[in-house]
Amino acid sequence: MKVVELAGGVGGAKLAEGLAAHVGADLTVVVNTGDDLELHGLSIWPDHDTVAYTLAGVDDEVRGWGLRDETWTVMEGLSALGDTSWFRLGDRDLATHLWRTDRLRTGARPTDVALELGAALRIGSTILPMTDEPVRTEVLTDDGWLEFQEYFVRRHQEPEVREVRFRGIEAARPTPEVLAAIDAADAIVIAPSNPIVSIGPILAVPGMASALAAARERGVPVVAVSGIIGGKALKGPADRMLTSLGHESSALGVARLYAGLATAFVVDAADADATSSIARLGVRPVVADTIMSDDAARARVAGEVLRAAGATVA
Ligand code: FO1
Repeated sequence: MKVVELAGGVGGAKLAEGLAAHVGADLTVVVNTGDDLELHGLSIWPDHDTVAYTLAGVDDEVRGWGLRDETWTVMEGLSALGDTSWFRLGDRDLATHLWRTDRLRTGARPTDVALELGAALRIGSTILPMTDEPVRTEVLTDDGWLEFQEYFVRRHQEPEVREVRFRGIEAARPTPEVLAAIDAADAIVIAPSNPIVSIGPILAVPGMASALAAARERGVPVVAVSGIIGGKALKGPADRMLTSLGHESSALGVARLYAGLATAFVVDAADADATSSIARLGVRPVVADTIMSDDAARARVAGEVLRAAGATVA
């Protein structure tokens, strides 16, 4: 069963690991690139790397990003030199950024670099940037427009978000590889990532929504998973962001954002009471325990998602 997952950071990576346990090389993860940044002259791709490190089994599960068994000697050296960088880069993680930046400088496409990195990390599944053109998510706060990582890391997601924009999105297009993966998909999965700043940029790439709609018209199931449980996000600012942008911070609020695209919407048992309202949106509600606390849970949730997509899952 060929599965395409639209994913952002942590929630997307965990579900990707669960999906890979079921379909392995038949999984393609289309990752958000709006969180990407340049720092110390290096090209850093947080959402891509979180998915890649997780699928490679080398991620730091406690921190939720970067590599396990990490050391921080370069950062210590930089701070000794008076560098006040707030975005922490481990020594082994830096190897990824140095290697990637060199590859990009020689003119390689981000997609080619992602495929090479996946091969180097021996990941069976495929990870594709949503586009090869630069897109940068920015959020409008009382302190003006902030670049995403400035908001997310430096400001600890504390400012209220009044507006979101994806700089460069107009000139972006889905890559041929992404369009081919959607075209060949038997199921499309929208991960329980932040619907505004992780899934939002992917759907905002001109041509992406219509490619997904065409798949849905062909009868390809599109199964979204709620990242809001009992009105709260398990991790990150999605709940507050939904509210400050005028949406409802609930499973139903997220379902409304995906209505018209998703054919099914998986909600946690805590939100079983929302199923009739979700059904009224024309989206089939599926109730499951969606907490992905360990590898077994990730595979179990992925199994529920694939079952919701019509697969017969052992
Ligand atoms: N998140 C933090 O909260 N603090 C950091 O210093 C930090 C560094 C970092 C380095 C590489 C990387 O791939 C991710 C990193 N993250 C850090 C997480 C990152 O901000 C988030 O993964 C995404 O951007 C949110 O989806």
